[in-house]
Amino acid sequence: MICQPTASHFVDGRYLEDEAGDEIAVIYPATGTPIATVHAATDAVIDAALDAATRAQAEWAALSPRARGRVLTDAARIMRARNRELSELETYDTGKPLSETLVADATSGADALEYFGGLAGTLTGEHIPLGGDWAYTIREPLGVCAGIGAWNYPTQIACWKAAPALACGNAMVFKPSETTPLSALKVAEILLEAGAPAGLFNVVQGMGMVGARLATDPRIAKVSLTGSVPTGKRVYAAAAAEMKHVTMELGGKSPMLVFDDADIDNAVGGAILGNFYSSGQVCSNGTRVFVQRGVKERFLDRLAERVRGAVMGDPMDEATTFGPMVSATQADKVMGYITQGRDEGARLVCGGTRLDRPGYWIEPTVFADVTDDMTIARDEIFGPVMAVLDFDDEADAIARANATPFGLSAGVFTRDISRAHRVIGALRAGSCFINSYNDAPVEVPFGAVKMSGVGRENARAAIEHYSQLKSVYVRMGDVEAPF
Ligand code: TXE
Repeated sequence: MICQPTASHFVDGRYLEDEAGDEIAVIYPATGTPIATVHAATDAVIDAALDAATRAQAEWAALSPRARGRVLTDAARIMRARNRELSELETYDTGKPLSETLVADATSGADALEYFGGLAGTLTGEHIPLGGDWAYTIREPLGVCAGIGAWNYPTQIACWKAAPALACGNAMVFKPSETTPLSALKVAEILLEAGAPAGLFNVVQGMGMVGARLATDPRIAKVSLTGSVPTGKRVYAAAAAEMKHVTMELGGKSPMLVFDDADIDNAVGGAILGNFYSSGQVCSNGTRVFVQRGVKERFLDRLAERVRGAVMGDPMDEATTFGPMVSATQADKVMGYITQGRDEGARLVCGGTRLDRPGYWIEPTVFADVTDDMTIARDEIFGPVMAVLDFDDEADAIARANATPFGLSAGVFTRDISRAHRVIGALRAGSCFINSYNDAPVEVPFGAVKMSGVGRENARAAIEHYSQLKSVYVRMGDVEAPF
């Protein structure tokens, strides 16, 4: 296989192996074939990574912010130049079709490196006049940050965490998901090549236990996790014990509201993007599609017609538009939900079948006549299963859309401009869309409310989560003490 990393971990500027760690098989999801083996990080590897990061952070923070930024923008350039090979690796790691990885993974990672590289030189404190006296603030890095990734966007997640962290003068120890361990190693290689000091961005492999070790280590100042809500609760609690900073990008069950005045083809396109891109394995997906009753059948007909056009071929063939689930576990879980959808009385419009071929292939699946109490309308499935629910009244749809513990995303399709803003204003979610779905440019804050997470990634907002302010009061006259 092309450009495979040469060892499990990347620590202190080089590949590092320790075969004493548990073996983790890397499986190509399209065929179920093992393509690599990595070892979970032992305590020795974790210690080496944390020590290297601590050393590198001091060196890095002493550079001028613009010099730091230049390393990130150079890394972005290298990443773009190597996009094809990185995309092929990402496809092997995740099973996502090359038609997606070529445009959404290393490229969005490069966007983050470029954006935060440019921002680095602009990060400042402020001057606060107080009459004669004055104060100023210094924006300081947090220290060594831990990044813990999910398996759906391995390169993007590594970069979304590393870019703002490094721009602010922090170092990072990153643990990829055990399901997709390969791509983050390439991010580490590229940052080093771009001039980052050895040890600034380290990658250690492992299951949740390795993540838990990082979240509790006193050398870590901040933990940024992308993962499920149950894991988020555990990591947040572990970090709280040491008063560490956190960013939590967790799960969702986001609503998309389609009003009867919407452009139906655009609404169908939004529902496809918000349910079937990356085979539905996207945290912000709009998996509860509320469709106003007047356009329901037209929406479903057009949706079924377009979904049948999904091409489930070899992911390395750029004509393929729909890939497999990331793992056997995920495929079993999704099939369980499809069975439950049928059993609880939802109407299967299309899909619903696991393909009889090697790998973890499940057809894009649409259920109609879904009601709010059904399991498929409540749980995050994280697979290609769309639930279409009916509604008549705007206020009722908003109330039902908000009746979930999650709060990551929300979308509305309507031609009525007032309604669009009114509805989005009422929906409780962090990342929202009007007549679109799932756009996540780096310039825009990305994050959640309620159980879907805390903090924001991307945009200037991320800077607040990777830096802290030191306030300095400056007295210009004498000190008047009471005695
Ligand atoms: O996620 P986990 P998994 C959802 C999705 C999926 C389910 C399980 O529904 O089916 O979660 O996927 C690390 N301390 N999402 O098991 O367990 C773990 O090793 C520290 C939605 O992959 O949340 C991995 O690196 N770290 C989500 C990362 O946390 C721990 C994306 C995420 O693992 C840990 C992924 C611990 N105690 C899954 N336990 C989204 N919404 O984007 C695990 N980890």
